[in-house]
Amino acid sequence: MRLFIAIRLSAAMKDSLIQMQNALYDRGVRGNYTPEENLHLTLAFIGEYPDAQPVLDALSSVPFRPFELGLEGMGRFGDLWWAGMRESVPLQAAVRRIRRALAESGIPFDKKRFRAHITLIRKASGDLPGIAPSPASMTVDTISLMRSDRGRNGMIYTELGTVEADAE
Ligand code: 2AM
Repeated sequence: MRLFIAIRLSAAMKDSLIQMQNALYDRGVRGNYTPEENLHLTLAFIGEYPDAQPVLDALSSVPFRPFELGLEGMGRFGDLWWAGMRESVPLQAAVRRIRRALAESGIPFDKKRFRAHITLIRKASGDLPGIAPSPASMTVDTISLMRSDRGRNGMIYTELGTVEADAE
């Protein structure tokens, strides 16, 4: 199984991201647009791993309080274009703790520096225009373990389990 840990997005956040995608499309940008149901924020990418339970156990050991997540800016990694997130200390802390818990459980993950982004388009053409996302935000109270499968028409993401935030 190909696994990753992610935050699933609220309908309001997805609406804003779709507006951004529509604005890019209207400006002639072509590429593989992430379908609405696949929009998410990855916190840790595990990759091939045979068993979900140890990952869920590691994730469950990470305490976190609900926190706010907001959209801010756009950027690109080559031809992968993304929406950025407002600077967030609790987000950074959650990622650090999750990665530490995975490491302590001997679960491999991509150790590249965490750069919070939501992929809008892969294989995008042209130059990145300055499109500002609407100031959408959401409260994060759930973190999900996701499985990624290659479907006939693109990636299919399935939630395998969740951990909930501690009560405030
Ligand atoms: P991306 O959107 O920047 O490609 C499932 O593949 C999710 O894990 C995607 O959100 C992807 O981010 C993310 N991810 C992070 N590191 C990855 C890696 N090394 N390989 C594939 N996906 C990765």
